[in-house]
Amino acid sequence: ENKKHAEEKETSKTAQKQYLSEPLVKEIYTADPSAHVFNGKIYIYPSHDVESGVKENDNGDHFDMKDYRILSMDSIGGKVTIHEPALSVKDIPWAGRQLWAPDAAYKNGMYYLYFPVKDKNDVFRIGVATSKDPAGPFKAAKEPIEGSFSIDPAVFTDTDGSSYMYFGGIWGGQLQRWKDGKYDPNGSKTDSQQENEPALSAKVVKLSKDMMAFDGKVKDVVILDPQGKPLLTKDHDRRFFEGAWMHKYNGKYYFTYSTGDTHFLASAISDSPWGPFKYQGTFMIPVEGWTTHHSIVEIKGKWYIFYHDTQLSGKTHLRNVKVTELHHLKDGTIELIKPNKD
Ligand code: FUB
Repeated sequence: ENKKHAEEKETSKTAQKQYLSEPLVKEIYTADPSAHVFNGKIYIYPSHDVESGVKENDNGDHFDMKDYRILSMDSIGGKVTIHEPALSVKDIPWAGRQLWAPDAAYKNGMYYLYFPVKDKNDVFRIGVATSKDPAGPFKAAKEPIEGSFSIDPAVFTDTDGSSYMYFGGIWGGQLQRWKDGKYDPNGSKTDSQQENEPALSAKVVKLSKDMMAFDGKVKDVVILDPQGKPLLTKDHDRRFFEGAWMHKYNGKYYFTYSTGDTHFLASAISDSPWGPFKYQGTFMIPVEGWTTHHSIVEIKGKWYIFYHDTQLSGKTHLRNVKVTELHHLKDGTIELIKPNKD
């Protein structure tokens, strides 16, 4: 089925491009949108893509972002405000380069911005910054979150008030270099390269009550195929790549992610935020551009997916965020979204 979708993508390349939805903003390039509703308003925490002239490579060095700009709007389809820079790499004491996909959370009167950035040794860590205003500016903690590594933090707060961080990404996200709990600078540039072994997993960890630290051990987000076996490294259309998100629907935990290195969006469900998760299938065919990254949020009783493509620039590292409606189906899957119209 995924092959069919990939072919559809190929065909749509040659045809006149028609997009399912339009960029939310055109003044700046934005990507990796993590959307939330705070105080009845929609806030989007995206990466802020810029052209810094760095050559494209498998490490993703060309994604050389320097700050975050938060977007907000009162309703879907309403006017979008681009807020002033919320956090800059120069204001993070431990940071080296590349502010990648962030997320945000709220607890006890405080907003928390979680962000991956390479430290001064060029190793991705995850940091946290705080603000009283959901649009920032945010102040970064002096050190990265202890025990954090890799990229793409997504923070989910359950109905009982417990918060969890899902994170990780292979290739440029360096997850494959943390095999023994220590960073291996000479490790693989891509995946584990063990084709017939269980694929590398995203990670999940509970957050402390003050939201500033990990509380307990980092665990694997295990995804099982319909036969109950872990997905294998060679299973590029189904295994985890990056861009994790968690939402709860009808009492089930939906772990959604970009597959590697094919960049479908896929879902897997569980009765527990820790998993294991049962693979449910693809719900978005790859967007234009090399990366697919999303968030899913309920707004006024409807569910939406925020995502990006490269409509404005045609360049993989200069993206634009979009939103469209998402539909849960009764069988636990999510209705397939085609980001480009046929
Ligand atoms: O924006 C930089 C990286 O590209 C993100 O962290 C990944 O998820 C991918 O979208």
